[in-house]
Amino acid sequence: MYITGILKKTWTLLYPLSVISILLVIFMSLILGCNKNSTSPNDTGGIPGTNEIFIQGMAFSPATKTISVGNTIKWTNKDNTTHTVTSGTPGSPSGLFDSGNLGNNGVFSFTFSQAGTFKYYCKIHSSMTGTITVQ
Ligand SMILES: [Cu+2]
Repeated sequence: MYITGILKKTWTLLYPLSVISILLVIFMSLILGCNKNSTSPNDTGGIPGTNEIFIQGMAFSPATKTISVGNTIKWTNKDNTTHTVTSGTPGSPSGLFDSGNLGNNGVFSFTFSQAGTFKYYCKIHSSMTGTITVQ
């Protein structure tokens, strides 16, 4: 009788605590879930690194970049829209490089082994253009 009395007392103390912690876990997962959803459709997280270009918000970012001979540029598609990284100007590809279709988080790299000015564009969206100056 004495022990069950103690157990009952402990339970009445612990019960509200356990309810609160369960509610807290549910609440936190809801908040985290909402934050995850709010970053789509276009993930704007992070900034491009030194030799990195983001394809973001239907544009190459940064659109112009100056690098040294031998440097490799890495493009990452941050949009949910499919894009390409194609050398040349809209309608007339130069044939130097072409990523093909890049989906969300798709990555393309190209090493520039010659000095010069290299224009590129997206084959799907002709408004998307960029320039790499290699010196
Ligand atoms: Cu595009």
